[in-house]
Amino acid sequence: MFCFNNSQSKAWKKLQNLQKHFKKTEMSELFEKDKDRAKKYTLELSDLTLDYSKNRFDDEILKALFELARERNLEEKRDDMFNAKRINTTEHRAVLHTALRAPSDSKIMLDGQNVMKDITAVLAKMKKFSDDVRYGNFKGYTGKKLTDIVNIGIGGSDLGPKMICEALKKYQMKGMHCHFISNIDGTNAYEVLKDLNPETTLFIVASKTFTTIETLTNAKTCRKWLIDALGEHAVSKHFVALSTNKEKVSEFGIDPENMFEFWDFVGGRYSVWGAIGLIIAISVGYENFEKLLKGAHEMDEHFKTAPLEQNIPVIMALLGIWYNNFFDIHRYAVIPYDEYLQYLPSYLQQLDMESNGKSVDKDGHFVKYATGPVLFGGAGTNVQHSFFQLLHQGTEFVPVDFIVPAISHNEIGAHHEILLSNVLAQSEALMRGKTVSEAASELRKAGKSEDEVEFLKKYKSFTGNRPSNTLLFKKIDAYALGQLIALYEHKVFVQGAIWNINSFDQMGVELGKQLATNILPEIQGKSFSQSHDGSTLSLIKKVKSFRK
Ligand code: G6Q
Repeated sequence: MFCFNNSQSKAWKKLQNLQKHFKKTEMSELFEKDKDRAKKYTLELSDLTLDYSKNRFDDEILKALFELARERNLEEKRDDMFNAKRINTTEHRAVLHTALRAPSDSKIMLDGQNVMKDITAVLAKMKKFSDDVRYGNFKGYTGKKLTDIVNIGIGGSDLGPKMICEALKKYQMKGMHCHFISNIDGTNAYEVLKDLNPETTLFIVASKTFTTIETLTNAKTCRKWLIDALGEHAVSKHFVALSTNKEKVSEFGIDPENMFEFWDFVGGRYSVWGAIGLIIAISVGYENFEKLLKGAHEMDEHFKTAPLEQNIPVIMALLGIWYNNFFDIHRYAVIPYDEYLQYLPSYLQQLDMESNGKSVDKDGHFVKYATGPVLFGGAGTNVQHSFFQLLHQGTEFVPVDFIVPAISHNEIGAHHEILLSNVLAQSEALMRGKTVSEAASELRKAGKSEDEVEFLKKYKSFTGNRPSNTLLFKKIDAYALGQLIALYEHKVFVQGAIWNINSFDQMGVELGKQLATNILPEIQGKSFSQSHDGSTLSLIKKVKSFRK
């Protein structure tokens, strides 16, 4: 029987006590004491290296964290996911995004059926279609090659394809361009469509449910744009759909033949590995898409089989829990030092915050401990010139994940060496800091007067002892990217399992949608309701007065 009441959890109590004794321990002292610390706390998987040694823990803490994981039956829960148990309990669904990247001869049974049969068929259809578009066998209505692919989708049907198309831009086919329309703000559609030629544009309507107002509104706008230029008959040559909902797709006017299917056992934010990845396959070729799947599968196997003590996602998750639940630090930053990964933080933001931003546990109780942290980030070195100030000198520490490839796709001059020196310097600086007396002696050396030294020394000091992980890749190609994304998926899974929450629903996004449907007719002047709070009422009034 699990023990979800932390006051009754042995490991939880142990960790609370350890934190009390450990909170003042300096990481640099730990490195002094143990010359092998870096080696001891580094893990490798193919060309991926995780150095987690610059974190505030020792062996005893790590041991207690593994105890916590075992107390929460992490291994059984992990196996339940891979074995198609309905672990998404509020929606009674299995969680099988890992099947999308499993080898085609795997046997993954759900309700008496091997899901691999359908998955393999859709992947084959994607391969054929992406090849046909890339090599001009599937042409536009007027016989021209399709060169601009527009993905219309939002949330899980947008962030993954957008992030990966950007991340793999170097592999993009020459003359093939990807565009993304997600926002209901007409500016998004306007800005994308204004430069496109209907004859050479392919629209991919990506929506698991095919009921999402943003996506359907954008899709209708694009459909009209196309029909105005080429007529109704052109639709079948310029529109395809990615969905679980055949009926709605054909209701919308897209031939189900032009639909790429996925299933309710694939959550939106976990869906990039199947049909939702179609734009990626068109952009970088199916071979690269397959490499992405293979990289992710390697991480799945590692997560499934490596002992907890050597398990990369497990260790990253446990360190996150250590800070979140025992240091009360409810945020972390992900900083890729790779311009191509600029959208990774927003992708991970959805993955982590939509999965674990929950307050009710799987047994229906409001939780009495912190769950998912706030995740933010941006590409290094740009962010060093913005929010890194707070990371170095803010009043509370923010754990950081640095992600960096040793080799750039674009080795120009000394750029990449400067970038590499920066990422390594940042994690060193966060840990090492600079004492007030070190700052004073530097100021003296720089020839400052004693008055200035006295005045400036505290401003110039850094507390240090701020933790970070470094994920070093050889190069970030499709395979490495697959490993990286799957790593974070499993990290989020582990944390959700330990917090005993359902990481696979997202009921928190519903209320706002519901209220928007009430407000819409009011803004349109079709109805008027007094059932709002005073602020909302007066804002509606003000909006209407501006739009008169
Ligand atoms: C992700 C969420 C959410 C979803 C979008 C789009 O896990 O469920 O971000 O992906 O709301 O939904 P549709 O794909 O159904 O349009």
